[in-house]
Amino acid sequence: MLKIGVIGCGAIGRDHIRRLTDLVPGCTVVACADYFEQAAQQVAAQYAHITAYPTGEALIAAPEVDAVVIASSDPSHAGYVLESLRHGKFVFCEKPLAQTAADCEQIIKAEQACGKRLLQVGFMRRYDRGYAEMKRIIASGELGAPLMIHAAHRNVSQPDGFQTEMGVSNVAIHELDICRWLLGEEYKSGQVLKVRQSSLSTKGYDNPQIVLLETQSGARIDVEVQVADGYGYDIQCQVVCEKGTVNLPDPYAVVMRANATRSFPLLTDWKDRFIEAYDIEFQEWVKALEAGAPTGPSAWDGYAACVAADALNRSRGTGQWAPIEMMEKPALYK
Ligand code: ISE
Repeated sequence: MLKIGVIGCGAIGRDHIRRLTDLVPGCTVVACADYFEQAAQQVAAQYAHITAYPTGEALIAAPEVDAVVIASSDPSHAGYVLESLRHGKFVFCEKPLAQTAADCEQIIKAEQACGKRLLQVGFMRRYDRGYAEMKRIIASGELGAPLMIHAAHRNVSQPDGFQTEMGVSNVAIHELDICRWLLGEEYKSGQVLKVRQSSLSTKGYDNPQIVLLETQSGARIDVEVQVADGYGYDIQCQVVCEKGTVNLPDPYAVVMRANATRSFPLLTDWKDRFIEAYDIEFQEWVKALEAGAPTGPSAWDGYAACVAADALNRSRGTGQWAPIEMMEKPALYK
């Protein structure tokens, strides 16, 4: 039985504790911690088998913890990952792996020093049935080469403290991962464009933004990023190939016909949109650890997304394309 400690008891941390407890065989959550100690104590009070630790570092060091799940705020990720690797523990880190590509490089070095993969990054969309089927079709070659991706990532709102750069490093980071995964190739350059601002953008950050990418083979990607769209959580992705297109399906919803209208409800919370993908992601993660090592998105994938995010954020306001340059891929990730 894999004994897990979860760092971060906010919304997604609590959601992961629930799914690891109720839906993932072969594991049990034994520990939790949060920057706000009280938040961890509240969670521990709800589960007989969970002990609250005063800090993330104390949780990582605890002998009862075999594997660490990091669901804390973005800027804390890299530090907790490095500490987990220092203890030689399995670690699952929510996206983004770090705030910068330079921090990811340090993580890659630390994992290489461990001599085997210990880390998985929470790019859960790879476990979504829609994206998985799109990848299968593209990889089969039946539609010819993929030429373009049109994508949209629209959120209803963002919490206080959100900043323009996070539209890329926290939000579009999902597309930065899923597009290179769908196409099976790396990026060459990228650019962020500001567009006419929505009147709902009242909190000082850019909304919308458009992310443009060019891949090594010359395929082009555009991602519309909205963080205050006023209507729902809406994720769109269309891959245009030589002989046809593939589209990400909307999540399951009953269609209603009434009042001379055909309609179906949209979700508003991102945790619900990918709920099944999160479940599968953790089921697969625990199974892989039982077999000895994680097999999902790696430190290399976390790094690749951060290299692109850094370049995109550098390009903002310059009107220029920024090169996206990665180091050579270490053998551990080949
Ligand atoms: C959040 O952290 C996520 O991962 C969601 O998928 C994304 O849509 C949201 O904007 C992020 O804040």
